[in-house]
Amino acid sequence: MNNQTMYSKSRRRFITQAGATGAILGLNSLVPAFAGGTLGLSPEQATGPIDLNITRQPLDIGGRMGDTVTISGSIPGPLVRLKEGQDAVIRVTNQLDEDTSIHWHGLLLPYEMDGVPGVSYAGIKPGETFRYAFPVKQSGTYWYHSHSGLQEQQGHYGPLIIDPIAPEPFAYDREYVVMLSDWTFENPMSVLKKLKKQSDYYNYQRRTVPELFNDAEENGWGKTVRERMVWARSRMAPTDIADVSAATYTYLMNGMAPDSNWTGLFRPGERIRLRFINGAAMSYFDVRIPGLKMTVVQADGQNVQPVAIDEFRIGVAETYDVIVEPVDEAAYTIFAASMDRSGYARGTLASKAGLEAAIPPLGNPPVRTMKDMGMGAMAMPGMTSAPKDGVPAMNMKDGTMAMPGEMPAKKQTMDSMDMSRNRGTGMSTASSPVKHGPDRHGKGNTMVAEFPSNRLSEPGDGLENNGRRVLVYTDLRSLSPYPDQRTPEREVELHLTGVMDRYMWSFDGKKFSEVDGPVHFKYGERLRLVLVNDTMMEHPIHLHGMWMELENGAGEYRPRKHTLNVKPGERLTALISADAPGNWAFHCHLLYHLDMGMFRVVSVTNDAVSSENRNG
Ligand SMILES: [Cu+2]
Repeated sequence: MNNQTMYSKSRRRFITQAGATGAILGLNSLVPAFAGGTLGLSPEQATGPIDLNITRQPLDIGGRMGDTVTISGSIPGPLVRLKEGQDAVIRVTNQLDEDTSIHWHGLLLPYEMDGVPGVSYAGIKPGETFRYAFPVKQSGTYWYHSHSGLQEQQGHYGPLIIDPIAPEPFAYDREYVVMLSDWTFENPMSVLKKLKKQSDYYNYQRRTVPELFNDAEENGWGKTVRERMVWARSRMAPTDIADVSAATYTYLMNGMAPDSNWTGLFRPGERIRLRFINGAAMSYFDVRIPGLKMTVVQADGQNVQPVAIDEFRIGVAETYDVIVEPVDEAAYTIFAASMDRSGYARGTLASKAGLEAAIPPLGNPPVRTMKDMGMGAMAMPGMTSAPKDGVPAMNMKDGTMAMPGEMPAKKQTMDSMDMSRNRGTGMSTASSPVKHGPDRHGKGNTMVAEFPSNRLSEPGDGLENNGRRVLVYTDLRSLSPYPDQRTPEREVELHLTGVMDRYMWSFDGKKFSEVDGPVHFKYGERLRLVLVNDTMMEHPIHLHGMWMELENGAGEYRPRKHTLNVKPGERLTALISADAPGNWAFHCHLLYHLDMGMFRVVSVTNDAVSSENRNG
């Protein structure tokens, strides 16, 4: 990377606010160089050391000042482009009055270079420069961000590309980074404070009384009232999809608000590679380009067998590389709707500067279902004796929904569920039923998924039957098998838990400050990670330093991921080769969940580990 691409074009534009709605017309005074080049990225990599400076940069939008933490003065930070096989040297200087850090998301490197304060190193003090030096052992699309406090929400993130030594297994003529994120003028601490006070503070989409009557007409009163009771118990509304919404967020594409319309140019007939990165703090996006098929060629930086789709959901911290082939002189909207449909990020692919295409309607917010409450397997075939209407087995924490005869019914269902799980997927042969423990994860948890289901072939809430071909996790098949195909020696099971109305998030009911020690992996071992989502939200679970091979039915073509989206009420498994000694962060990548303690340290050592590794 030369200095030209490193420095942001600090373009100040006269930006106004839109009339009565106060909608933001632009957020582009701090746009990085990579986003300004409408002719595609330049393929040069850095040769010498790369310097990044963490600074506060006032962001002026129509006279409204934003409080930022930027990397080298832009949001996102500059594109860092490396080459597989090189020794990277990146010097990060902290010009803030508080500690900072950079974590290289998805990179395999010595743990001291991983950039997590308190886990890999002490962080970077004000005025200090930390020298990251590591061999680059992989290729693909990644990103980097602060692992200190809530700085990421204020703009401390950027894209990272590693070019492979061998030629890419797919061809393209032009490439762009498409980095999605969420911006708020509020101080992130005050966002968190509001969420702690009222978890649905930003959720303006609660169902109304007329809707209740509609439900009642369709379902009959009995079912509707019963479902209402269930929702009341879980202290969620069926439309609680995201904690933080467009009520405070502006969704950005390459640092630009929707009206600023980030644009990439193409010549008709070219193959364009789009490197999608979800660098948001809290927002999932549903991405499509009306009029263009997208062929997914990489997921989380790893080659996958190409799959042609119309739309994909990208969890926080995931990346997808797609190829599109626009043939006409035209414009196409890159539309990234926030999962809760409260807003969108938007940009354009155009054959000429200034061309625009229509912006599709957002559509309705998804509605949570019983499956999201961990009742998914209730509906599976082969079930002999379902509890009546599915209600007795809900097992809300205080037991009020439990009814006499619950246990026998549950036992039977559990057995048949396990069978259907194995039969249906032919992958995880783990026979152990869901282990919630006698205390059901204690007071740090409200609800348990009694019948979590395999949801890998589902597109996700709100994307079912929308007439488009939506990417699902079972579509992801590695281009070639990874070298370690050992069967796992043991399982580590972790539950994703929380108390929604108190905004408590944890693993196994314990936040990070409450656990005794790390989760142990034995160096060199092969293990199966079992994740059970007891909550009614998606959580993007990220393991540092090692790949997770998703057991999605692809056999030896299991895809490798650094971040796994776990759907509400879902149980999924991944194989891990514990090949990276040291201490590694493992956490939910929703920034406020991570901050609240949905975080663990994984310690990879030569010490023997007990077969039960439940960490409390
Ligand atoms: Cu989470």
